[in-house]
Amino acid sequence: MYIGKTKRVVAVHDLSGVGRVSLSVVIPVLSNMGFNVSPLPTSILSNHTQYSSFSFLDLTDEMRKILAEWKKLGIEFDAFYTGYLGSVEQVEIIKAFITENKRDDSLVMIDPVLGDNARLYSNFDEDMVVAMRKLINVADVVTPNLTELFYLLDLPFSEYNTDSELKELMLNLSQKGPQIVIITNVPVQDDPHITSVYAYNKKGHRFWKVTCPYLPAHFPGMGDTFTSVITGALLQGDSLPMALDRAAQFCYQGIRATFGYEYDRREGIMLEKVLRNLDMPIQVTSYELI
Ligand code: PXL
Repeated sequence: MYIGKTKRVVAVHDLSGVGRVSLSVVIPVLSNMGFNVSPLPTSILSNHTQYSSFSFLDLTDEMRKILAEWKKLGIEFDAFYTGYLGSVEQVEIIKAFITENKRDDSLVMIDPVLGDNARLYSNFDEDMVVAMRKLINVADVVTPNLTELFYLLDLPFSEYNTDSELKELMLNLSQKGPQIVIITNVPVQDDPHITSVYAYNKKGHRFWKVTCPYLPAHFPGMGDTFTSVITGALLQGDSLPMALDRAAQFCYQGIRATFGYEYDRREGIMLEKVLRNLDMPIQVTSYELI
C-alpha cells in the first residue's frame, strides 16, 4: 500500500563546512522539495576547494562500510544523485553501487563535477576525467557545465558556441548513455548579464534553451543548487523544460538575495533566504524549443 512513502534520494557529495556547496546545498533543497535525502559523504572538507587552503578527509573506506550496512538493511533508492567525488576509486565504487541498485523507475542524476572556467578543480587530474567519462555511462541525466562538457568529450574548450554546435555536443554526450543532457551556465556572447542553459532529451529528440538574467557574480555551489532543484523537479513530475525554468529561477532568486550585501562570495548564495520559494508555483516560464 502506498501510504506515507517519501522518495529516497541517495546524495553522493562531499561535506564542506564553509562555503555553501555540495551536501550543504543538496540536503536542504531536496528536503524542502519533499524528499528523504540519504547522504553518502565522499569527503569532509573545512571549506570548498576554491579557497587557497583547505583540510580534506577522504572517506573512500567509510563509503564501502556505509554501503555494506545499507545492503544489510535492504535499503532501496528512488534516485541516485552524485556530485563531487574525491578520488577515482570512489567513482568506481559508486558506478558499481548504482548498477547494482538502480531499478527501471529510478532516476540516476550525475553531476560530473570536474572543473569550471576551462580548468579542472585543484584536486583533480586527467585520471579523474577518464573515470568520470565512464561514470556517465550509467546516468539518466547529466548536468555538466561548459568546461566539464568539453572534458567529457575530450575536446578543446571553446567559450562561445552556436546553438547548432551546442546541439551537436549534447547529441555526442547523450550517445555515451544519458537520456537527458543539460549544459549549465553557458555564457552568451557580448552580454555578460545573461547566462543560458541548454538541454537535450533523447526521448522525443527535442532541444531546449532557458535564458536567465544573471548578475555578474560568480558564486561557488551554483551548479549544486541548480542540479538539486532539477533533481527534485523531475522527481516531482515536472517536464524537462519546466524543471529547467524552476532551477534557473531559483538560482536567480538566490543571487538577487545575496548580491546586495557586502559579502565574501566564496561563501556561496544565501540559500536560507530563498529556500521557502521552492514551494511556490512557477509564475512565468522562459524556455524555448531550439
Ligand atoms: O560545487 C562544486 C564543489 C563541490 N565540492 C567541493 C568543491 C566544489 C567547487 O569548488 O570545491 C569541495
